[in-house]
This record gives sequence, C-alpha cells and structure tokens, in this order.
Amino acid sequence: MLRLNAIKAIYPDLKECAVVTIMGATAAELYACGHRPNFFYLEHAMGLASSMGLGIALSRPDLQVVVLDGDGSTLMNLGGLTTMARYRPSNLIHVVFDNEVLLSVGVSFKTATAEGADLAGIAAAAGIPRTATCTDIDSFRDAFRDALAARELATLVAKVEPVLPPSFFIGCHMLENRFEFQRALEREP
Ligand SMILES: Cc1ncc(C[n+]2csc(CCOP(=O)(O)OP(=O)(O)O)c2C)c(N)n1
Repeated sequence: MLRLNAIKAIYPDLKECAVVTIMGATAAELYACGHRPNFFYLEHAMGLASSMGLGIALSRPDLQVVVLDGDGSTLMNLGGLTTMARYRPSNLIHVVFDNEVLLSVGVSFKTATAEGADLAGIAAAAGIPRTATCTDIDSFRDAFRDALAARELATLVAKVEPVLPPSFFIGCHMLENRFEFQRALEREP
C-alpha cells in the first residue's frame, strides 16, 4: 500500500477532525491532498505528534482528533502509547504509517518494525482498546471508519511502501500553520 493512497482513502473523513501529522513525507502528502485550517504539520518534534493529539483530544472532547504518525516516530515515544491508554480519550485515532524505515531523512535506516516489532501489538499491550494492522487500502479505510463510528481510542497501523513524495513542499509557513490551527481549534463546535 502507498501511504499517499491511504491518506487519500481517509481524506474525506478528516474534514471535521483536528489532524496532527509528523514531519516530512507524511506532512507533505497530506498537504498535497489539500490543506485545511484543521491540519497541523508538527515539524522537528519527532515522536510527539501522538502526545500533541492526546492533549487536544483531552481538552476538546467534542472534537474528533486524528494523528498521522510514523513507525520511527512512534518507536521514539513508546511511552506516549501508555499515556494515551491511561487517559483513553474516545475521540482520538492514532494512525501509524509503518514503512519500516526512517524515510524522511533520505536514508533507508531500518526501524525495529523491519526486524519484527509489532506496533499494533505493542499498542494493545500498552492498553489501547482498539488496534489493527492493515496491509491494503480497503482494510485500512474500513478500520479507520469503524474506529470513528465506535468512538473509541484506536491505534491503527498501516503497512506502507517506503516511497518518498515527489516533493516535501508545504506552502504554509510553520508559524502561519500554528496560528491558523489554533484558531480552528478555538472555533465553537
Ligand atoms: C529528535 C529528532 N531526531 C531526529 C530527527 C530527524 N528526522 C526527521 S524525520 C525522521 C524520520 C521519521 O521516521 P518515521 O516516523 O518512520 O517517518 P517516515 O519519515 O518514515 O515517514 C528523522 C530521523 C528529528 N526531526 N527529531
């Protein structure tokens, strides 16, 4: 599965959600699908997209929050899984695009998932109530929509090819994105 196609498959569902992505390829691919004020591209702070998503989900329980994470980033903040499970917000879906490498730094450095680490299994063991590993677009879209409908904290791992986007272009400055996203979050439901 290509991550771009996986993002396209859930893109219509992201319209009403607060979305936080990791930096690099995932951010660029979501941006390429069409930027929205409710999308935040978390630059530099590798591993912390899930923690930021948790904070938003807890402070805005009326809002569905979606985090688009990577395997390297998730492995860098495994404690984030236990903290998400501990507070268990029903309005948070944590998607991990697992390409088994640190793709965005341009080298094919393998992560532990290339050697058998099972992020959905780790998330389940951390206490995340709903987990899945998806290897094709249809099962990923179904797992995502089921999690939305269930209103239950979920970590969904999508196994994707290590394919770089044609460009890392993001047409809004980090600061602009920061203020625009804040305003989107402050808007009344
Ligand atoms: C603390 C920290 N270490 C390293 C980096 C450099 N860096 C940026 S993206 C990235 C790889 C992210 O890997 P992953 O989460 O698997 O996502 P992918 O790029 O494969 O989509 C790295 C190492 C960083 N931004 N911050």
